[in-house]
Amino acid sequence: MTNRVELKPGVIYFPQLLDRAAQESLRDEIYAAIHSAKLFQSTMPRWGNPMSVKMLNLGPVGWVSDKSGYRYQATHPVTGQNWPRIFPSLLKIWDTLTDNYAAPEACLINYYSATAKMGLHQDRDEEDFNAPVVSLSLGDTALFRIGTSERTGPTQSIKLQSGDGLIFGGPARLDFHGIDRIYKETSTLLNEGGRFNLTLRRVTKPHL
Ligand code: MD3
Ligand code: FE
Repeated sequence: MTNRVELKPGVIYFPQLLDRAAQESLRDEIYAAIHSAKLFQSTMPRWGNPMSVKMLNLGPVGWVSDKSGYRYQATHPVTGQNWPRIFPSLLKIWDTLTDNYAAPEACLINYYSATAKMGLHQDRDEEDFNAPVVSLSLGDTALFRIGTSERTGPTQSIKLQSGDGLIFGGPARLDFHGIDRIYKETSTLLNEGGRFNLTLRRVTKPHL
């Protein structure tokens, strides 16, 4: 397999997990999904301010946010349609990186324009915190920051490039994290520029 770097317990970084050809085919699958289902603009709970990141989900459930809160739901908030299926190529990556953990139920596709960012937050809308989260980056380089399970804990930053993979599990699963900035025009993968991040997640507890 590719290079594997443990950034801290529970966080494993796979620089250039996807080669250029794999990035291009994943990009084209994302374009096809967006063409059929459309990115949507999430808003922050309570105040309803729009998030700068645009989103789409794949899978039986997807993460959405609006004035009433954050949740997983089976349908697109704008069209009411079910989300597209998670691509087989992504299921294969999940199986490899998680050693065949129960299949992911949600793949959140985040699209960052050159000015978009995501503030420090925890991912805690899933029932199963034992399951790892797998993240894949495509397009422009991003400055990613990860801290501890306390908001004010020390943080470390790494640049995520197109093709990089990350897996978060165990002691890092509830760590605060965010995207501080996108480095404009650092990749030629996306004609329109910007960055896609895909996160694969188990939402419910595996049965059996
Ligand atoms: C650390 N996305 O969608 S992926 C998110 O690049 C999110 O779009 C960022 O944070 C992005 O919630 C970062 C890396 C990531 C994903 C899940 C995590 C880091 C994580 C869960 C726990 C700890
Ligand atoms: Fe997150």
